Amino acid sequence: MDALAGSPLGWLCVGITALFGVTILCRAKRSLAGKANVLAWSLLPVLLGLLCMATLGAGRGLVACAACLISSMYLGSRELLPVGDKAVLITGSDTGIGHALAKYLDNLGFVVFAGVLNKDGPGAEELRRTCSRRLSLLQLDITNATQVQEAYLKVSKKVQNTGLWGVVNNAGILGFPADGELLPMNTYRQCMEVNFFGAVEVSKTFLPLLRKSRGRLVNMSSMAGGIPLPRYAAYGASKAALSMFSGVMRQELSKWGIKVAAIHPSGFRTGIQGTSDLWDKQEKELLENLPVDTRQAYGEDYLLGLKSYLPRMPTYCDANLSPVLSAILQALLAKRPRGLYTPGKGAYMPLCIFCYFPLWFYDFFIRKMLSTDSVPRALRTPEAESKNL
Ligand SMILES: NC(=O)c1ccc[n+]([C@@H]2O[C@H](COP(=O)([O-])OP(=O)(O)OC[C@H]3O[C@@H](n4cnc5c(N)ncnc54)[C@H](OP(=O)(O)O)[C@@H]3O)[C@@H](O)[C@H]2O)c1
Ligand SMILES: *[C@@H]1O[C@H](CO)[C@@H](O)[C@H](O)[C@H]1NC(C)=O
Ligand SMILES: CC(=O)N[C@H]1CO[C@H](CO)[C@@H](O)[C@@H]1O
Repeated sequence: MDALAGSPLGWLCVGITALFGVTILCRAKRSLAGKANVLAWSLLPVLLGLLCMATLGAGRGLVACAACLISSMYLGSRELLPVGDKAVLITGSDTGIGHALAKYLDNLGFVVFAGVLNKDGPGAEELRRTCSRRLSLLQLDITNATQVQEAYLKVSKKVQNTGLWGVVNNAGILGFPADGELLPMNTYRQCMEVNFFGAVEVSKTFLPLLRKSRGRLVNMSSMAGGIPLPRYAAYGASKAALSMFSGVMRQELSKWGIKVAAIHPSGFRTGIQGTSDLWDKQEKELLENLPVDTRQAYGEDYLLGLKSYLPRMPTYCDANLSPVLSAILQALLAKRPRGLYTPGKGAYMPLCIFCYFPLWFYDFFIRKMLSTDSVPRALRTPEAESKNL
């Protein structure tokens, strides 16, 4: 033992063990639940450190202690603040993730302001019926400045004393997934209007309340906003704009004590893909705006096949929304929330490949992952043509 403690590695090991003990001690002191365990918890790392050094030797003991420290810091970042009387505004609570989130947070005891596109719609009705009286519904089309202002007045009146803890910019639209060349300008504009300008206007309007509470801003971006994915030129670009906005907000708002987090979910089964009526309408709009040459080059069957992607979408998606809901809860309540959460299957890996590998490899990976059978008419070879028949 003496020989070990005398070596530089031994001292480093002692240092790291002490640091580990101190972090645990601080955490246990802060947490309301584990007061009785404070001593036990701070003795544990000391014993662990000694044991490591005695049995593994200084070098490996050091590695083991460092691993303990890192994992305890990771767990610490997941530690949650109490819900108390925290108030949260959610946009787009009519359906899908926003709707589920409103119920989930209401259940946990939050004061929920559920912004809905249609206050008389079935989604709003359902929330009225199933949620506690803490939940208030707000008519809130985020693209309508008047409604954003009205919602702000209502919320600020209600939270006078306690402030607004969080804003979840959830409302969003998908638009029609198709090749960027084919998408009408209108789709690009609508996506930007809701997914970007709407979220920016809501954030700007409610920031004074968040500054008072030193609260949280959460943006529901998307996997498609962090990495390029075929068919998502309009949607992805609007989400990427939102991502960049919130990245800058995270840097600027930290001086006010506001923490900003982005959620990049993969596929979850919600109403986002729309209904067959909507697809018909979007297909018609796409076809009407297409120059004759382009229409010829892609071919009628390719163009009419675009729509078939939408009804297949839910089968790739997870019906269980709880990974997204817990990611949002982490973003709202974790003492040290991360800047980016990637809930859902396959949300993280493509992002990693995009960030750390050459672009050609990423493109290859995506092509393999999303291989589609449809080929524009002008690109079809005679052999492929005969296979199709
Ligand atoms: N589901 C996924 O797999 C997935 C993946 C990545 C990211 N996301 C993002 O997660 C968020 C929620 O999506 P979701 O899947 O839950 O889709 P959703 O069911 O369509 O929910 C979006 C909600 O936003 C509402 N909304 C649309 N335009 C609005 C506007 N101008 N003002 C206010 N509300 C508006 C919609 O109302 P109506 O229903 O009345 O139109 C709907 O209630 C979106 O931002 C989406 O981009 C979802
Ligand atoms: C915006 O909302 C106001 C108030 O609800 C409404 O009177 C107005 O018609 C809306 N404007 C648009 C462009 O939808
Ligand atoms: C990455 C993303 O989704 N958009 C931004 C949202 O906010 C986080 C935290 O500020 C940033 O990391 C993202 O760039």
